[in-house]
This record gives sequence, C-alpha cells and structure tokens, in this order.
Amino acid sequence: MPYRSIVVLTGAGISAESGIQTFRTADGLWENHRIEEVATPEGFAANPVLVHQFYNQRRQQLLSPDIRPNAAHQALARLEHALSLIEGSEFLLVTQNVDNLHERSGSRQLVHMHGELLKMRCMETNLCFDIRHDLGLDDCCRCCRQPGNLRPHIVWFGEMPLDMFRIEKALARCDLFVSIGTSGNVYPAAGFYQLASNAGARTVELNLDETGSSFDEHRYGPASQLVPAFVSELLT
Ligand code: BV8
Repeated sequence: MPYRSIVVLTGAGISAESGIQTFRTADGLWENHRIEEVATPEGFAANPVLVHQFYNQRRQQLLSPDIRPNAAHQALARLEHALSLIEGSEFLLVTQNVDNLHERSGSRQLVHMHGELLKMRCMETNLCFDIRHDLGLDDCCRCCRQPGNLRPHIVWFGEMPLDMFRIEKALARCDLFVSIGTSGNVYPAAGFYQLASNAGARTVELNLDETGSSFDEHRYGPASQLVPAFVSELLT
C-alpha cells in the first residue's frame, strides 16, 4: 500500500447503480423540482409540506428492499478495513450523499457532509433523531414535545455543510484523494481535491462522465467496475 492517509469523496454517482437517481441527469431529482423549492431553508419555510413530501418520497425509496449497496460501496469498506490494519494509516470517507449505503457496506470512518435522509433534527434544540417513517408538520420532537419543530437532517443550499473541521484536517494530511461519482458542481465539496493537491496529495477522479476538473488521474466508467478495480490495485 503506497499511501498512508487516504480521503475519499463520494457523490450521487456511486449510488446510481443501486437505483438511486443522481441529481443532474435528465430525469434527475432536481428536474422534478427546482432546487430553490425543495433544497433551501427558504423553500422549506415557504412550503414545508412540499419539502417534507420530497424527502419522505426519497426516504421511502431508500428503505425499499431493492435499494442495496453496490460493489463500489463494498470496495470502499474493504479499503477502510485494510488500512485499519496498518499502523499509523488514516482513512476518511466523506460523502455528499444522504443515503445510508456506505454504512450498510460496513464503512465506519464516514462523514455525511450534506446530512442523512434517515435522520430528522429539532430546529429548537438541534438534537437529531433516527427516522424511518414519513415526517410532517404534526410530528412532535422528543425533546420539546412540540409539533412543527422537526426538519429533515439535510444540509440545504446556503447552509454550512457538516463536520467541515474534520474534513479539512483530513484533506491537509492526506497523500491520496479519490473523488467518486460526483459532477463537481457543489461547493465546498467540489474544491476538496484542490485542497488535497495543495497539501501534496495525489488526486484521482473515478466518474462516469468527464467533469472538467484537473485531477492528477481520471478514470471513466461505472463506479461498480472502477472502484473495486482501483481498490484492488491499491491493496496489491
Ligand atoms: C455552502 C442535500 C456556505 C440536499 C445537497 C451561488 C449562489 C448560491 C450558492 C452558491 C453559489 N455558488 C456556490 C454556492 C454554494 C452552494 C453551491 O455550491 N451551489 C451550486 C449549485 C453552485 N453550496 C452550498 O450552498 C453549500 N453550503 O456553501 O455554505 C456557507 C458558509 C458559511 C456559512 C453558511 C454557509 C451547501 C451545499 C449542500 C446542498 N445539499 N444535498 C439533498 O440531497 O436533498 S447537494 C446535492 O448535490 C447532493 O448532496 C449531491 O450529492 C450533491 C452534488 O451532486 P453530485 O453528488 O455530484 O450529483 P450529480 O448528479 O451532480 O453528479 C453525479 C455524477 O455521477 C455525474 O458526474 C455522473 O457522471 C456520475 N455518475 C452517474 N452514474 C454513475 C456516475 N459515476 C460513476 N458510476 C455511475 N454509475
């Protein structure tokens, strides 16, 4: 293993072959709704019922039995485990995705920088709770026992992503940065590879389509093929 400190960033593309729509394809989620309507605090304030419906629909889809981790998720869990056996090595998986497919594959050193579909948050106390049912305006939080305080635990546009200190610390120390299945449209995630490169890391992009970003290496194809092959190369 030539690398001691690896940061991996994933986006919607890694979950595409598991059956979860990406955002910017012709039939992507955003196409059914304008970003401003469903993924901003303003959109939620203006029409909380629509926004709850948008996330309830995605949560129910995620919980259906035919949505499962694919070989790419599983390969990243293998990589994390292999690194954990090497003294002094570090691994962090940063995902922009709000699904739980990385956890279900066994990934543990994991940050959901844009939140999690299976969590809700009280807007009064900021406490988070697991959720597997539909969320609505009548639901009471367990902390305040009031209806109307709960929102999806999702980072909307204009809101600060989660765990940025931990992410930036890992980027400053890594010697390999791998971006998987992201179009590089959304900041600050889209700028992570430059932070890693400035810290001296090698940067690799594994994606279906070209994104126009300037990584040291680009490999194009489906994640379920690219990621297991890439991880096998690292581990041999
Ligand atoms: C922030 C949760 C600062 C929601 C998401 C101008 C105006 C206003 C704002 C901005 C602006 N310019 C920049 C900004 C900031 C803004 C931003 O970047 N906007 C963009 C649109 C320009 N960013 C923010 O607002 C962020 N916050 O900046 O805060 C701040 C500072 C101080 C104090 C307060 C605040 C917050 C952004 C978070 C938004 N929330 N998600 C939800 O999920 O419902 S982002 C959303 O996009 C998802 O998380 C998604 O993951 C993410 C990125 O998209 P991708 O994952 O890349 O998905 P996409 O479909 O685009 O691409 C898929 C890729 O996969 C493609 O390239 C495709 O080729 C590939 N692919 C497809 N199939 C496969 C595959 N690859 C491999 N195999 C396959 N099979």
